Amino acid sequence: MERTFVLAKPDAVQRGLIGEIIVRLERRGLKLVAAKFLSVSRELAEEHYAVHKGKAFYDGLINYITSAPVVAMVWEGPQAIAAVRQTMGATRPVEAAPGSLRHDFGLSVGRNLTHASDGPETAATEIALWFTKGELIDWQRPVDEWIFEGN
Ligand code: IDP
Ligand code: MG
Repeated sequence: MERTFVLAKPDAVQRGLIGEIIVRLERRGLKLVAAKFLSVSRELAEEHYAVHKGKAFYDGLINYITSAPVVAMVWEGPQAIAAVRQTMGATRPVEAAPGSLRHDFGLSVGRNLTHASDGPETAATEIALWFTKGELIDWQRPVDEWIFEGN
């Protein structure tokens, strides 16, 4: 089973879209294994977005992500990384597929509501950066046999 890291970014929190993000992931069948509401320090933001350091949008991105609280989450399921990226939609909302969160609620790449890990290595790194091991909850959900084939 795969795990992926998700953020409801400051614009999603300000716009009252935390529930919308969670309900879409729950409805898809993914399982929540960790969540917290926090203000992001500059240090954490810079580490999380280290791969983008030096790009033209970097300073704006750090300001954006530290501008108001976020909800950090870990979601689990088969192919969770690809499934969550698909539910979020393409980085640029006007290129995101209809029905995706970024399409349905966004217009600007710099206010695109969510973050989701883009591969197994970044998922592992991001989960370890944002959560301690003790904050990741292993729990059983009987309905999983009706969602995850071969569970
Ligand atoms: P992703 O969030 O879909 O993985 P990345 O390319 O990893 O997209 O970029 C990280 C974040 O940086 C984006 O979600 C978006 O908030 C911001 N970003 C990316 N490109 C631009 C840009 O051209 N202008 C402003 N912000 C950008
Ligand atoms: Mg990315």
